[in-house]
Amino acid sequence: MKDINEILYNGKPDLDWINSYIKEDGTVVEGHWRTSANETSSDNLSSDNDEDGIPGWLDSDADGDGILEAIDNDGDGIADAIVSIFDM
Ligand SMILES: [Ca+2]
Ligand SMILES: [Ca+2]
Ligand SMILES: [Ca+2]
Repeated sequence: MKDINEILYNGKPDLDWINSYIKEDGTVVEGHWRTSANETSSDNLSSDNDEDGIPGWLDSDADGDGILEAIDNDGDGIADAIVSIFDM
């Protein structure tokens, strides 16, 4: 697990759309969203380091140390600012 330093944390990473592509071995990789690299892997879309069922990118406390690194005023465990993106 890579813990997040909540003091220095710059917020959830940007999402980049990766177009479908074919690997050298012929495997097709479907298009998908990928989180931009930052100082931690805990907040990736594919990460759930605290195993609460919420992907790290959505999780208000992605590393599960009890210290929120994103605003969660309604206390549902999901970062509020990010939820509003999906509501649009
Ligand atoms: Ca989680
Ligand atoms: Ca945390
Ligand atoms: Ca919330």
